[in-house]
Amino acid sequence: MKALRTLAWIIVFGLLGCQSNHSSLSAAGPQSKNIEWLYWLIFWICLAVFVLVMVFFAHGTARTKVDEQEMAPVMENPEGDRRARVAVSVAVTVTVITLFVVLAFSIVTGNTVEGLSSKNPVTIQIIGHQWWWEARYPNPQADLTVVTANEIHVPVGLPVVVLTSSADVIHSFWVPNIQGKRDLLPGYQSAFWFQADKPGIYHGQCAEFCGEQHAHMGFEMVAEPVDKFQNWLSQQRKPSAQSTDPSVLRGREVFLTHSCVLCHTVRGTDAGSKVGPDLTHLASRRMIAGATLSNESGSLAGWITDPQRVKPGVLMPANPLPPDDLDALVTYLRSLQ
Ligand code: HEC
Ligand SMILES: [Cu+2]
Repeated sequence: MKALRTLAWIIVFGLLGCQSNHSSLSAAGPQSKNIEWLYWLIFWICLAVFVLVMVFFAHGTARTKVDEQEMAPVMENPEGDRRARVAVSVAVTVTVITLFVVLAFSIVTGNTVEGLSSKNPVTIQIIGHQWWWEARYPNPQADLTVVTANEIHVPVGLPVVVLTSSADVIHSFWVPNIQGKRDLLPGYQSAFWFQADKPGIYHGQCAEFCGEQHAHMGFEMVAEPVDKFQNWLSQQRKPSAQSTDPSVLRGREVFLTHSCVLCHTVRGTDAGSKVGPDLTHLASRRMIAGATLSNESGSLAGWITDPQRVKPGVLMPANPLPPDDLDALVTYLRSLQ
């Protein structure tokens, strides 16, 4: 009974793991297609080996039934010994060849996955933080550099180069539908390439244990047509929206007179700290806090009041604000399109 229940849970979790926007088995780009192909190759080889082993095993057990009453006599059987030796040698040779075939295909796939390059790629700088992702789209003109968090937009069909680094510990950048895992190492910048061919919103996740909230260090990769991507980029380049709405202005005041400015940037205001995510275009993002909460007024208010409730140990302190101030602050943040 217990075993059955365990099996049922394994199946349920297995199916949950199969959501298609977070799966290496629904590839959305040439790199992940190669990885998916290698997966199925190894899967079918393993399945064939498993079936063969089971067939020989069943055959062997059926043939050598021993009478329980009588001790089996030990007999000299030189012919049988010779056949057994041949069988073992053949099996060992086939196993070694199979493993080398898998090795060869792994190396070829690895090289193909690494093989992408372009003279004119889209460049994105990804910096891992405990427990969120900073994404920068560098521009030779510094004030046109886009800085955002936990939502990475890429154009469909164009090569993208990602420059990786970390602000604290080792993290690992992983969007299974798009590319394999890449470690982000503190004090060391490396690069990798990918391309997304299918538009969609893919879930990404930190894949290297990095502390208490590692499991809540997710992000979204939005792959969209080139013109939509360009629109997004030019919107993100702008300084923060300026409003004359009194409740927005009041919220701005609350933001600028509280601790928020010690950690966050809103371009176009005096807030210019880089401890936490850039909030200049916060309202344009679908999720907050490492893809943990949807970006709505209610969850924003809950997050600001007590982020430790959502992500215990998170590097943002609680902000017990009077309800009016909180309302205004949320209204302001929601205006940052
Ligand atoms: C001590 C530094 C610190 C202070 C002070 C601080 N924050 Fe944060 N904030 C962070 C960090 C770090 C994160 C990222 C947390 C995570 O997702 O793990 C964050 C995340 C956020 C997010 C989610 C952003 C996103 O895109 O995921 C919002 C919104 C936010 N803070 C608003 C505020 C407001 C409003 C205040 C002031 C009342 C404030 N913060 C004060 C450090 C701080
Ligand atoms: Cu992590």
